[in-house]
Amino acid sequence: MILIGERINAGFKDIARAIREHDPGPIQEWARKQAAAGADYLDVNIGAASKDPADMEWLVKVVQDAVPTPICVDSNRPEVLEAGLAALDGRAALVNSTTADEEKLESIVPLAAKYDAGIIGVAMDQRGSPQDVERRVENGAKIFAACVDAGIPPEKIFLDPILMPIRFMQDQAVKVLEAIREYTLLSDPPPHISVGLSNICSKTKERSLLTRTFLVMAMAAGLDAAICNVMDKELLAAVAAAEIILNKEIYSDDFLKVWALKRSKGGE
Ligand code: THG
Repeated sequence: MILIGERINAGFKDIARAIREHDPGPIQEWARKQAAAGADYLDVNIGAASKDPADMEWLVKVVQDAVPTPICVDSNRPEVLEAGLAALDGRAALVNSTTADEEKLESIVPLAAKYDAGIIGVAMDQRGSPQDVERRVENGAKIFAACVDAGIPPEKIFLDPILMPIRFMQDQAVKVLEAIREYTLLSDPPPHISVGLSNICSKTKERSLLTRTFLVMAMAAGLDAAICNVMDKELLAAVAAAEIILNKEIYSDDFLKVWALKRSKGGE
């Protein structure tokens, strides 16, 4: 599993304040904590805290000064994404995200190609977020084709079927699972498939349980990446166990320790 740490996001009050005041403290602390927990990428989302590309440039540099971890630059503004990408020191990166909307495809997909970054395509379009499997698949296929046309190889393309809060849209999770299965059939090898995992537990009491149960179901369907809370030890243990059960890692009695060790060394 490719784990993308979710915590450097202006949706969290400590990060929003740190961005507004240009205080590197909490940002670098979360960068170090998530990297130590085994994150493969750090999502860096400036959210509503600022629309200024210069703030994204600052944010990416602050994260880079703290850890060598690849960065997932997260914004819905092309100019903010580009400022983040231009600030990179040569490490691997992901562009998060394009949608299937023509305007986004035309402005954001070329950025990923230009900066040699991977890209996450969320299955939205100009009509918003789909509520059914078919439009999720249609939009995913459209994004995949546009990325391939721009010269981005399948192994750098991540499709996101858009996970919804279970509390408010209970019928959507099974549709996301079905869309994941469909995405695995798009190409050989298939694109990566990713979700914003914490979306599912928004405003629920049993956050960790709901999240990890969905995650193992989604892994069985073909999910191989997630933006998630990498500080949740039970979530990571469930990932390790699911990788054993899906025969992607070799079983040993100490598989949890082996898995954690590989992660802490930056292993695959
Ligand atoms: N797909 C893609 N990118 C994404 C998302 C997605 N980026 C942002 C988001 N969705 C994923 N990241 C998060 C980060 C934190 C939380 C949810 C998703 C979260 N929020 C708390 C809540 O909703 O209850 C509130 C935060 C707080 O405690 O203040 O946990 O889907 N490609």
